Amino acid sequence: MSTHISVPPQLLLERILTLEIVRVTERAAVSAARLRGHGNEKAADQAAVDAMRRELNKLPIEGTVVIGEGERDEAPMLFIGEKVGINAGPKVDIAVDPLEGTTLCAKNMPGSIATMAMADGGTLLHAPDVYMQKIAVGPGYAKGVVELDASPADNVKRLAKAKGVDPSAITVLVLDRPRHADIIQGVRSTGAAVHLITDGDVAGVIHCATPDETGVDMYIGTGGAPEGVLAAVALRCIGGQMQCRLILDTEEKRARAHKMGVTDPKMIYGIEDMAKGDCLFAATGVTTGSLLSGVKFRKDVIQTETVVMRSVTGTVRYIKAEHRQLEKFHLD
Ligand code: VTB
Ligand code: MG
Ligand code: MG
Repeated sequence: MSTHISVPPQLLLERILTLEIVRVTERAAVSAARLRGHGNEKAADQAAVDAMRRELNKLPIEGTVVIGEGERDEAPMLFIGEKVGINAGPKVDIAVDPLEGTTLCAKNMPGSIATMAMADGGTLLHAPDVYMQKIAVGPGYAKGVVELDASPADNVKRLAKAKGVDPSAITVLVLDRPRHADIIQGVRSTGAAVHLITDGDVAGVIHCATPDETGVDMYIGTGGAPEGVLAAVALRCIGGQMQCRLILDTEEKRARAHKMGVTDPKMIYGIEDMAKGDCLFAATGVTTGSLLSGVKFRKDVIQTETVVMRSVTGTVRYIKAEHRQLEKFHLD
């Protein structure tokens, strides 16, 4: 009996790559997890970077890192512009944050993840490692329900109206930083709740997609631009809205951004401006958090939990893996 596969070759490969990128974030997470609680952010980050790079270089892709660990001169590996993969296969853009929440991992606190995204070549925003203003909500609202330049209080009221609830039923996730004092005060002035996190706004934005489970309706604040693009890829897969603006407050930053193709330094980016084409997103838990369980080292098994998403279908998979050939992990 012959089998007919009705998926075009390019999409078929992309389906296969969905599992391949899980391997990449799994290995990065395991490597970082060995250094949980050691108080050494750099070492944990480096371990994740090394593992991620090694795994990326096994993939059947012609990949270019467009969101990475800084520009070439400061980053020994996974720098922006680095080529990854076996140099055969589809041309893809790669965005990585091998250890998102290095402090969380170093302190063994909840919520650090190993994360990456893959997209059709030339379709991801090339953002320098600068700060970015962000606002995000999940799916199901009319376009423009909240806006980056509206006040936090206004955005809470608009979202509450769209949900048909009182502002006091809204919860906004915010990074706990002094720079967010006005945002926190503005949100609370409406009666809404603020949920503070110390790090980890990629997961933070993803939380907005399932408010009934996470209790988070909206994310507001300034975090890393690389994290913004990774979160945009995730929301492109699962739905939602996001508006972001790079903070290019010095000539040097504007020049760096310009070199990456940013011609309007004040531009507000929606999800489709940051992730224009088909894309995949994966994240594996390093320390247990509200999105994912962390790596568990058992006697003969290493357990990981990964979420992987695909924009073409919007499928979200949670993959709990048990790794048994532990020799291979001793390379990490
Ligand atoms: C956020 C958060 C990251 O950096 O992007 C944040 O998602 C912003 O930077 O997990 P500051 O820490 O400088 O405020 C992290 O906390 C660390 O990468
Ligand atoms: Mg990082
Ligand atoms: Mg990070």
